[in-house]
This record gives sequence, structure tokens and C-alpha cells, in this order.
Amino acid sequence: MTSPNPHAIDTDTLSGMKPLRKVVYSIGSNLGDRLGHLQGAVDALSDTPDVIVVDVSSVYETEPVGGPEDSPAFLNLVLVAETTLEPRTLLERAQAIEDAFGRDRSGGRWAPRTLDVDLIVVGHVELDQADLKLPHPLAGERGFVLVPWAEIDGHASLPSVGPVSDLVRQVDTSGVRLREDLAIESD
Ligand code: PH2
Ligand code: MG
Ligand code: MG
Repeated sequence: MTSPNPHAIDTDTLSGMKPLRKVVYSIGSNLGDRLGHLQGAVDALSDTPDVIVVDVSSVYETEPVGGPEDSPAFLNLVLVAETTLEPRTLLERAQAIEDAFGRDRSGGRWAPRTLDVDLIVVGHVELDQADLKLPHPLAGERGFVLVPWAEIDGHASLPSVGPVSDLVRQVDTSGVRLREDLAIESD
């Protein structure tokens, strides 16, 4: 154990204050009751103490990116919240919500899934850990993230990549279709 450096000042936690950060989630499902799973994830995040949901995008039907040839289409949305929770705590909550909706992790990274709850950005936090990279390294290339994100958070930026409103015009969004007939309830 090294003793803590008495001169190090973490401005985020000065006076014991926890920073309030914006957190952006990409939520997807391509197995089973897709809309029900998205609604369940939105409800579970709304019910999470210290997470305040600010906005939820429309629901989009999206062609699968990667994964096996016969992967079913996804429903995707983006949710923006404010939180004082740390990124690792947010990741643990996200995985617990996936588990609650029957997420089977045995099929590998790109396998169809009942529910996927991904962290896209958490404030200005930059992390490069095996299971948690922030900002999400592929978000700037993915229409299924950028289209719903631009819809609800037009002035957002992906740190060191660019404004979401620019990125969304640079990527192929032909596989991303608004489902006006589907709606998520959030209060
Ligand atoms: N998630 C993936 C891989 N591919 N494709 C779409 N359309 N939507 C997703 O949410 C998605 C994907 C990995 O998590
Ligand atoms: Mg994902
Ligand atoms: Mg995921």
C-alpha cells in the first residue's frame, strides 16, 4: 500500500461533493419481446437511486451491425440521465438490468441478446479498462447510437471525436428506421 499523496487534489470530490454527470445509454434488443425489454430497461434506470432520467429517444428499428449472418433486427433507443454514481457502479447496474431481462452471455460479443444496456459517455470521464471504455470507442461509427442520440441531445459531443450532429451526417444511417408506431412510457 502506498500512502495517499497529501498534495493531490481531486477537484471532483473536493468538500466531499460528488460531481453530477450526464450519462448517455444506448439500449438495444433483438431477441424476444424487444419493446418490452426496452421498456423494462427504461423503467429500471428510472427506478435507480441517484440516476435521474432526463430524456428518452424514439424507438428505432435497426439492421444488426456485426454478429451472425441471420441476426434478427434490433430495436434501439438512447436514454440521457444525470447521475452522481461512478462509472463502474453504472456499469454494474446496467449489467444487473440486462441479467433481469434474461441476458445470456454465453453466445459471445455479437450474439443476439434480449437486452443490451451500453454506457456511451459519462460526463468527461475517459476510461480504458478491459470491460469499460469511455467514451464508448465505437459510438461515433454507429448509426443506431447517433440517430437516436441526435434526436434528443442535438448539441451533444462525443469527446475527442466530434459533435453528434456532424457524426450522424457522416455515417451510414440507411439501416436505422424510426418506428413511429412504437412508444416508450417514461415519467
Ligand atoms: N449492438 C451490438 C452489435 N450490433 N446492431 C444494432 N443494430 N443495434 C445494436 O444495439 C447492436 C448492433 C453490440 O452490442
Ligand atoms: Mg452493445
Ligand atoms: Mg453491451
